[in-house]
Amino acid sequence: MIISKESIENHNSSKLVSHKKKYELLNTTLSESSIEVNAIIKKIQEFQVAIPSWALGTGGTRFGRFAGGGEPSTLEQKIEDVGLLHSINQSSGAISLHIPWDIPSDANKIKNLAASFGLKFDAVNSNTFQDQKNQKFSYKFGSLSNTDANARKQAIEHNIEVIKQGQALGSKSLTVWLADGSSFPGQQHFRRAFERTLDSLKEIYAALPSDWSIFTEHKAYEPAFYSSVVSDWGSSLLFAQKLGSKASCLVDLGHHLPNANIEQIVSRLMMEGKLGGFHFNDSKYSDDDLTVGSIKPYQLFLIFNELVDGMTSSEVKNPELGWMIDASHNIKDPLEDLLQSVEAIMIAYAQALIIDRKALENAQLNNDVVTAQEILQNAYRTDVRSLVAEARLLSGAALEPISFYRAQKIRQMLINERGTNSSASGL
Ligand code: PSV
Ligand code: MN
Repeated sequence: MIISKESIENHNSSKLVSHKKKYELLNTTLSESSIEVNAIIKKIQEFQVAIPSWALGTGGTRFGRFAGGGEPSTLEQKIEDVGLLHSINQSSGAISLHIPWDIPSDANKIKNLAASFGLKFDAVNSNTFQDQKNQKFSYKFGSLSNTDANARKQAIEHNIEVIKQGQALGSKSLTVWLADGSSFPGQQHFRRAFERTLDSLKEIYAALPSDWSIFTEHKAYEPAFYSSVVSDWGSSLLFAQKLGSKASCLVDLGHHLPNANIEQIVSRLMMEGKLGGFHFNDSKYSDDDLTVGSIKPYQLFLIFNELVDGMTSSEVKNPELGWMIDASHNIKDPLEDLLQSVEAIMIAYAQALIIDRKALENAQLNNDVVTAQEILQNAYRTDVRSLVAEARLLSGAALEPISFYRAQKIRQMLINERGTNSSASGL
């Protein structure tokens, strides 16, 4: 399904007057505070968030799954769906593949299809947390950390294969998330499990092309319920430091113990030049994979505050980051959910960009706690939605993505095209 430029333009002209009214007001307020609005708009336009190939269908929980209809069942259809999102918001210009959930049969064809929608391939993700059909050695007791050298070798070879698949598509990074760990005390020797994992990662690292990076993604628990091998940012950083300059850490917002100060983790990793990637989602209890910004928008803003600080400070030498949504859509239309997530990311980013950093630094130096809080909350309480909408307008995207999506009856058209029973591979 292709979204015509004309339909976006028609939508935008019907919303233009009310948008401009809000935007002009905000522009005046921000300009009065010496904020360079045009420079911020440019940054928002440039910010692209990758969509994972496994997030285009309904996820479900271990208690069931309620398919919504019109789901993409092939990689080609998944790419079309990301293309659709990108033409609506012009901020979803990349797709991240999970292999073997999505193996391109003809890499060139897939690459060209993605390019026709203006999409690039972001990080490729390996999967050694599930046994595949006809797989020789089981990952029941781990993959890269398994006590059985055969299982480790198989997992290493899988990761190297994923790199090759990614290379053919133009990806530049591999994300490794491991389910490895233990569910009972005594089950696993912590140090030896770490060392076996490190040795395995070293072999994968050696197979990385010169312009590639590898990200280790930590997670406190699940599916291992007593210990995970890459349990926290400290362990992730240890792996990244021991591996070398092409290795860095990936922070998934849902992978921390309750009340963890994720913004401080972001700051520490950037300080060490070791924050490589980001998985956005939101959660109330654990790795809930909910829509970004739906539960803790202030935390998201505080995280962006640190990200912007790290990305703009000359003192910080962190590589460019890979941004991706990693959420699961159980009761919403996945495409609407993704539009909401991208919007929440852009709002938090825009709010972080309008923070008066000089004034904040002064307040911090003078231990003026009240002023420091006021500065942050002034930015957070500024309604920047029209700023984000203006960036979309200038990029040729829809002023109001969800209302455009609904008015165009896109889900119904996808159902007509693909049927009600089509099912996406993945979670
Ligand atoms: C694991 O919970 C995770 O966050 C990893 O990024 C996986 O690749 C993804 O979710 C999908 O299971
Ligand atoms: Mn993740």
